[in-house]
Amino acid sequence: MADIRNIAIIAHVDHGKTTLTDEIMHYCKVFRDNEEVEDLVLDSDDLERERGITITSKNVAVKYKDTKINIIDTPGHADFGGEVERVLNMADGVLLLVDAFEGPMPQTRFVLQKAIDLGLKPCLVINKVDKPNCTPDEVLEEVFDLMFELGAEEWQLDFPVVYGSAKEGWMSEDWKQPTEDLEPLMKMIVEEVPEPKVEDGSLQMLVTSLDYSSYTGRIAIGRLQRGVLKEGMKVSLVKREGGITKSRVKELYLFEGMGKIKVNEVHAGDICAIVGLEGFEIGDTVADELNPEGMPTIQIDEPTMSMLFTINDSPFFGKDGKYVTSRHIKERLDKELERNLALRVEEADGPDRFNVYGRGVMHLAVLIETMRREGYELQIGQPQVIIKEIDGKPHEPVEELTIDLPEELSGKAVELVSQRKGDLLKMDAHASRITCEFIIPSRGIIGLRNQLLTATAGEAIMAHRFKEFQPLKEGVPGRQSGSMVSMETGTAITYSLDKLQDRGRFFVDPGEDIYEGQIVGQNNRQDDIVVNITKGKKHSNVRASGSDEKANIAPAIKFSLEEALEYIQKDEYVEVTPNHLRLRKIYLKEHERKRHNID
Ligand SMILES: Nc1nc2c(ncn2[C@@H]2O[C@H](COP(=O)(O)OP(=O)(O)OP(=O)(O)O)[C@@H](O)[C@H]2O)c(=O)[nH]1
Ligand SMILES: [Mg+2]
Repeated sequence: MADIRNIAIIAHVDHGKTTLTDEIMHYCKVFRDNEEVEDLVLDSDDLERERGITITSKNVAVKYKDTKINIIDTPGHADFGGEVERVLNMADGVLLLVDAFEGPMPQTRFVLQKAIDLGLKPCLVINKVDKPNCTPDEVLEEVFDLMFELGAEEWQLDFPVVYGSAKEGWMSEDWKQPTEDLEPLMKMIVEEVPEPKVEDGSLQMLVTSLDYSSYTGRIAIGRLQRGVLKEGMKVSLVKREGGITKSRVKELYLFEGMGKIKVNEVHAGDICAIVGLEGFEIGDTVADELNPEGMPTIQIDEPTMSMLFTINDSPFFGKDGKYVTSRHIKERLDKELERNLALRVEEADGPDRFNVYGRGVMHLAVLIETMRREGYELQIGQPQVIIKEIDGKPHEPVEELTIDLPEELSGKAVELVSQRKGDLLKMDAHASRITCEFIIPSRGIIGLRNQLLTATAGEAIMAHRFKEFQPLKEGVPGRQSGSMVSMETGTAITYSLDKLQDRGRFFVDPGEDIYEGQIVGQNNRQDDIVVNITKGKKHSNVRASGSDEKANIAPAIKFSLEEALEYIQKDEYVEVTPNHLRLRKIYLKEHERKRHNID
């Protein structure tokens, strides 16, 4: 059998996983010498590149000396934690990356816990030692303490470590002595990560991940645990929900570099992709045709949040989207269900309305943003957390929240979080910054990032992840300021924006088209006000040149999609079209709003 290592790279968001994976591919000459490659080739889809984050995990493989190394680059954002947990099933060891400045963060803890529980060998990479004022030695100690606390066994606590800078392309056993390349890291992988253990017995592969191609449909990815897979062979599928179906392996692939190569057979211990397997789900076992034995299956994340997706019925609908009908939206959501595992879709209380359930605002925002780029128009309602009945009592999701900020600002963070029913668990000082840990209902987190960044002049770094369902808490406050709602359909005029500047902040610039019922700004006070910003100066039949330009208008606040979703209230929608994001009242006319008072 070929010499193989299977590793997953895990870390908190932004600690450098994808950068390191890219560098490993360079070092192992996956790219030809004269080939020009962009940075972060692995974050391959548009949204990943733009946001600079990994959304789905990726398999790559490199050859180092005589060893084939399968590497799984995983996402660090907490909404995608379930994905990491799943793909760890394909690995025998993990490279745990920790930022030499930030140290272990909430997602470090989560992914490390999963790796330890699965009995994987951890190898520590203390990354970003090029950062000024970083403290690699302290970070090593913190990681050790963390592993101990998470119940690592003796052999796991005896983990190897390398230090370095993924960005600069070097790793070293001593961070004060930079090297030229990744040799120490590669050596650590080959020497410390165990070879795949191959047991005797009939064919077994747990479907752990999936890929999608518009030509061949869904592709099953997993690690072959036992036996030999052959192209064209008949197999049984032991279903995760029980029962067995028959199927056939049409084509087989192994990972090579960033792509896949077609092969005739795959041997136990390797990670492969199967094309043409009918009716499979994640968590099914591909097993012997006549003598099928299922493997322990994997947990798939339950959703914690939902949003209403509905057709765009604003006065501006259909102006720039290609797909606008409810049938379009339904078909697109059905397609998404094929590959987006943590997603659920339900028809809501009307034909044009769907409740879409996911793992968090980011998870659903990525879907909405993708649809928007494909030419869809739709409207989204306020994110709702899922309330679950447990022992006859309502329970809501609560999360672990960490905020890292300069010491003198910590009071503000604690105050904001307490207002939203968060409890402070502990505070840790390091250098001139402080890390505060809280437990807080998910409801309290919606919109918190915005407020926190404002209150700390952008200094706070916040991370959170779902912990569990707990009994519902009363009185988690919503937004503290009301909306400025347009009274008219027309064009926003400098003169009237200027007149209303002391009432709040605007979301629209002069010259923008707006409609009646659109939310054009944030009121300084708690209630909504209806404003007319389409009206020019009275008694002036001279075209207002000069006078208008003198007005000094604060630039409009332009929300990102996630900010907009976190901002809106129950009686408001975000209108999403390929070129515009608008906030609006569900009821556009003031008298309708009074009649339908949504609360
Ligand atoms: N200074 C410094 N920056 C680094 C280093 N490695 C990565 N970065 C930067 O850190 C940022 C995040 O890097 P990524 O590789 O995308 O991080 P990631 O862990 O894959 O992030 P997610 O996939 O979103 O969890 C990028 O701006 C990198 O350029 C390093 O060694 N030193
Ligand atoms: Mg990444």
